[in-house]
Amino acid sequence: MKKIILLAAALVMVASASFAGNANGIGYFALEVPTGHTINIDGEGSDWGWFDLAFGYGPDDCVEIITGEIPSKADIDFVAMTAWTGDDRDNRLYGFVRVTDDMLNVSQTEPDNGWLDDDLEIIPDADNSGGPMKGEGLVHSANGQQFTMHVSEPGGYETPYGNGTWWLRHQAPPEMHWVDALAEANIGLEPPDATTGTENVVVSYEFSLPLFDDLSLDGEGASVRHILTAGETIGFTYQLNEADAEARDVQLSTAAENGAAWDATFASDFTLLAVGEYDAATAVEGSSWAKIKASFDK
Ligand SMILES: [Ca+2]
Ligand SMILES: [Ca+2]
Ligand SMILES: [Ca+2]
Ligand SMILES: [Ca+2]
Repeated sequence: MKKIILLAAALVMVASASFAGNANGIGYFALEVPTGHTINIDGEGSDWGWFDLAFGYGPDDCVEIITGEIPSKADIDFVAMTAWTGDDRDNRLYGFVRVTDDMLNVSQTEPDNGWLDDDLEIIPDADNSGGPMKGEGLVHSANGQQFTMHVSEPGGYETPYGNGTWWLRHQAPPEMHWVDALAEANIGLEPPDATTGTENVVVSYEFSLPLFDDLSLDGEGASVRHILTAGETIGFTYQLNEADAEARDVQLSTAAENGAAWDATFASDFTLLAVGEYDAATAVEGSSWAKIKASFDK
């Protein structure tokens, strides 16, 4: 898998001067959604069967922020797949992150505290500017965003966005949550009634969102929408929080060190591959949803 990634990275480096690589030495990629294909944000992954797993990332492609040690696959394992569409379509970033976990913990009830549980952080710095995502005191516009997904339970953790799962964190001013209403998000659970204390769960986080270079308190009209373009490299970080008991004890990040949640300087980079640019790898590796699932079920 690594060899294919390096080959793809080399090809992209030739094709695009913007590919910069990452501080942890891994090149991350997002794949353009195949022409004519639609991804339904329903927390179910059969619409990702086209995705070449050579571009899916897991714990071994991450840095562990809290202890510095990658946990066992029996404790936590995942694959994160990232896709995009340009402005000839709906100009959105898509993701599907399938997590296997030996113990679900979703006991927090405040959206800003979801990071203490099993929880996913989705952190774009669309124009790859780097720099702090919040100014001193009040936020007037945001240079990058920390969105999060968390299992929703009526009466427990629940947000007004993305079927109760989606939230701009941390302590964002109320006027800024207009951006959450533009996201689509859904979480699939196996077993479907899994809750805190359920053993051996599969949590499937699925989302799509528009990206903004500049996010304003005054709403979408005062903000700068980012146009996703083949070959460009965006700042984009996944951070998976893992808790089996009372509090988080693992955070797996595509960023090389702590800080991406509030300062885009620490963000990892994802390069956008167009349809056609990832077909060669697909021919070598092959991919199907059955294979993605099988990689966890063996
Ligand atoms: Ca789906
Ligand atoms: Ca676990
Ligand atoms: Ca930025
Ligand atoms: Ca857990």
